[in-house]
Amino acid sequence: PDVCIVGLGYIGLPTAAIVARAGCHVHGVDVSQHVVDTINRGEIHIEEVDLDGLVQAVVQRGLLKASLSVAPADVFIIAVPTPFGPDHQPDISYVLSAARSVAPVLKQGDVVILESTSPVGTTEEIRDLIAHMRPDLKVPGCTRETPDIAIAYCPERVLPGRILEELAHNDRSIGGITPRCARKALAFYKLFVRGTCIATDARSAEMTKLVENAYRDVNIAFANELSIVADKMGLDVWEVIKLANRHPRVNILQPGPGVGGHCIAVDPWFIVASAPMETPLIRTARGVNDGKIHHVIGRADALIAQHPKARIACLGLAFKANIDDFRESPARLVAVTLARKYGERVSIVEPYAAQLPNEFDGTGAKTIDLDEALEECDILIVLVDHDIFKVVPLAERADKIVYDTRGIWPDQPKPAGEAAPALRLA
Ligand code: SAJ
Repeated sequence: PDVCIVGLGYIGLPTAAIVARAGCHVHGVDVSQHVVDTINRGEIHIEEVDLDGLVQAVVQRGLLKASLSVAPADVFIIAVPTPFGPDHQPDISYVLSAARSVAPVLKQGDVVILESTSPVGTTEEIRDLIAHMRPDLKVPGCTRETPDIAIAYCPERVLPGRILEELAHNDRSIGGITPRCARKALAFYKLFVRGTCIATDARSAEMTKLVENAYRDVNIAFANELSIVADKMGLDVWEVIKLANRHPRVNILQPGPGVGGHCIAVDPWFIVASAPMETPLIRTARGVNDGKIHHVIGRADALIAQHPKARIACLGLAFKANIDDFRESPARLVAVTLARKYGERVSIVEPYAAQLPNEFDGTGAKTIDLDEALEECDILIVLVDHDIFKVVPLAERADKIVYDTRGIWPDQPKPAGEAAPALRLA
């Protein structure tokens, strides 16, 4: 089939590339002229492992082309952002405007698939919008006759940094407005997905996507709460989690400076917005994870206050290990807060950043490399568990004052008085 993909971001572009690699002609659509031009040159505007080579190859073979407007196709995929407002209400306006741009070119037999993370009911809204704009087409779920088009919700569940691999290998939920819609969408995904594709209804698939990320958020919140409790008790939370996880039915996640990225800290709010009275746990987990950032800043402040002349290195800005994505990053928020407070005393080490983000301008903080930090700085604050930080041997950091929010250096000697058992029996 010919495929039109609306939205060429972190999901749309890798999907476009993989579908093109499977042999389909793909027409990519984006609102940004810069994005369109970059892709048509065979280049990419986002960072993702191996994506550059694949996009270059499919553009050169004439299988992927980008433009500003939607063109007729057999399958349409909508992969645009669904942000939320300051009141944590999901904003599906980009999804609806993508559907509005697709509706005029639809013909009998076409399949419309929404991939954007969306509140439950959004796929039905798309169906209603298409029905309204195209009274000449029989839409699914509204007629007893065979519908002219199929509409489905098929969320991605890929991990940034492993997108190409996970797009091909992860299982997928394929939620049709009707079972027939699900079967038509499933036949399309079978062209490039090697994981199992499971047909369901659109609302269940919408909720499944939200539930997956809320599940992870709640579980990370448990680890983060434990880390704050352990701090208070003078315990090493990493040791406790490691031991607890020896239990065959316990698998506690890792504490950190908070939860970043564009999904896990956002998607739980979509569930809360749909059922505010029924979601105290999900809402509290969000509060715990956001609160962890402030706990880390408070702990860093206390440490810095004890060492008024010390030079401070913040290790890492990315929202998680081994990627160059700094958006919605708790590490970045901690680092910039410390930079604003302590100015020139603060240095930032981020091997994945070419330069410091703008908000560091005027703070006096500078960027240095890891070797310089190990030579020049007295306090090391580990904010990201990049592999390159993990392998620093103890000999190079034994004399440092370390605040390790990710638990990457279990062998680091504890300063006297810290992590001594606070609760004694005698
Ligand atoms: N984090 C912890 N402790 C942990 C695990 C993660 O603090 O034990 C933090 C990370 O440091 C990071 C944040 O959570 O700041 C999120 O990182 P992540 O690697 O867990 O997830 P994302 O945001 O990169 O991708 C998630 C994935 N969802 C799940 O694992 C349930 C991915 O599969 C989804 O496709 C993606 O969200 C998405 O697009 O929704």
